[in-house]
Amino acid sequence: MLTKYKNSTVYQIYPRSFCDSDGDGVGDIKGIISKLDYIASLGVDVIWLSPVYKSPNDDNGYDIADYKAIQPEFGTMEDFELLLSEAKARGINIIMDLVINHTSDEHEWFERAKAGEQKYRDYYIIKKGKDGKLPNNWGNFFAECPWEPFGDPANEEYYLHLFSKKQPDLNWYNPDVYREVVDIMKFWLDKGVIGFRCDVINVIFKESFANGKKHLALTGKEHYLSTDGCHNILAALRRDVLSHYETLTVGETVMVDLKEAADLTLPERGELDMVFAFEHMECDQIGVKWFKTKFKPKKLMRILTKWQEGLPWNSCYFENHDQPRSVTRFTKGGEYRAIGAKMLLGLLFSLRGTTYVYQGQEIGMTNGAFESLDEIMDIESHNVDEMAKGLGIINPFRWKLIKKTSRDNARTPMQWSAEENAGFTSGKPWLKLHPNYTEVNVERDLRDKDGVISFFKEINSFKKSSEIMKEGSFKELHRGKWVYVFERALDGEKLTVICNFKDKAVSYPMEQKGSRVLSNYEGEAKKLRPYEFVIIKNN
Ligand code: TEU
Repeated sequence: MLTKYKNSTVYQIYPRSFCDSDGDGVGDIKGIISKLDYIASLGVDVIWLSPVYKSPNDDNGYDIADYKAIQPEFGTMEDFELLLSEAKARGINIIMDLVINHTSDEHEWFERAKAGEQKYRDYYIIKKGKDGKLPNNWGNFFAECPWEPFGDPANEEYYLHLFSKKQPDLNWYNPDVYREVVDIMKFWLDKGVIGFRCDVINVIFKESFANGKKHLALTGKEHYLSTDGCHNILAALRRDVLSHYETLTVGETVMVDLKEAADLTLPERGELDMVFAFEHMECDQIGVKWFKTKFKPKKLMRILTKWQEGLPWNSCYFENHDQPRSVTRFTKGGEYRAIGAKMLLGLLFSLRGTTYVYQGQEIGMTNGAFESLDEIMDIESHNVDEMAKGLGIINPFRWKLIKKTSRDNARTPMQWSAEENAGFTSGKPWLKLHPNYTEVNVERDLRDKDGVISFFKEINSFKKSSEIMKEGSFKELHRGKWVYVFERALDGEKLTVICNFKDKAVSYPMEQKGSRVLSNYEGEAKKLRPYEFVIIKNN
């Protein structure tokens, strides 16, 4: 933990789906600027901006064609600079997405590699197959084959891509790749961004290209997850770039365990400030994320406690652009949508660590209302459907899996008002809006004194004003089938946090001493009410 920004509230914007200023159905930078007052009113300190770089959009911007140019449908570099200065004028800093495991295949480097320039060939991982066999047996995050023929198939050369075939992996053995990334990071830091969310950062360095141990989806992962080479690169980036600025870095670290997360964030190693771990996001699945099981709150509680107690500082999040919406996932929704959304926000802000929220979470947006795969845009969902088809899984079942888990669930346009297209665009939204926008929208929520936003502001400012919430220790007091109780403590002062995950009243698991300082309900009742959240100050 190195950053002075650790007590910030971070708000993630997925630009495509946030606010469209020019009617093309795609969100843009001017749209974000028009909402800065709103974002500031939430008490947000930092915006994490998902990629706005030039991209052919195979993976919505996570396939970058030019790291120093803005995607034309999002605006211009002038727009970006205006966004930065307007945000700063409101006390808001920006971190960008740094996607350096791969580029787009339409990046100039890859195009020059294909044109035969040796210098750029060495930017990518190109290996020989043999007698019709691929270079190794690895799997791929997007259910594709990770090896794609490079050039003339007769040469049996392939390039590695752990994600889509339009996202060739960079060769981190090459010092030129390192130098390019140093240059890119400085370019944006010099413009005034304060740091980066580092995309799949713990997979960038492949230690070996040997065959991997058989795994359901990611055979070969032991050769690239959190390798020593990756640690070295991160330490070097700190030394050569980050240490010259005041920054906030958060690594998206797939499949990390406590030990790896600790290693990646140990202050003496100087690598990342913090990481996004995934274990709690996997609490309702078997094996891979497509096989969802019934949500059992107790399992979520167990994992939260494990990370709270096991890591000095967490990046706390329940949502992002890759995950289904938390209110759909972890509550019954329906009539309990708003109260459930508040309970989850209460819990999130009460955990020890930096709080990250995703656009729309502050109004309790729900999973998309897609009716068939035709309405889904995400490449991953389409690939998984293909793969499942290949495995002989029949359609109603395939769609059932995808509908629940598709990343598009979180990517539906932001619901600003009950007006046409939810006030998101005057054109045709790029992705189907959720029809519940007439009920669930920012304008309406703000008018409601019991709105989710007003609770969001309350818990956010409570956290900011409380040293115990910011710096205090975490201790689990009770983990039941429905009720989670933990304590935050600092210098002998204590707060008890209680969350009810049930849509019915349940008894308090233990006697409560002290005064209620914050809750998602008015007054007090003998029992915990459905999805009740309460913080008690112990005197
Ligand atoms: O995601 C990495 C990642 O492993 C998953 O969260 C991914 O979304 C997928 O569900 C794996 O099954 C990051 C970005 O957040 C994601 O949007 C990108 O598609 C991906 O990297 C590639 O850049």
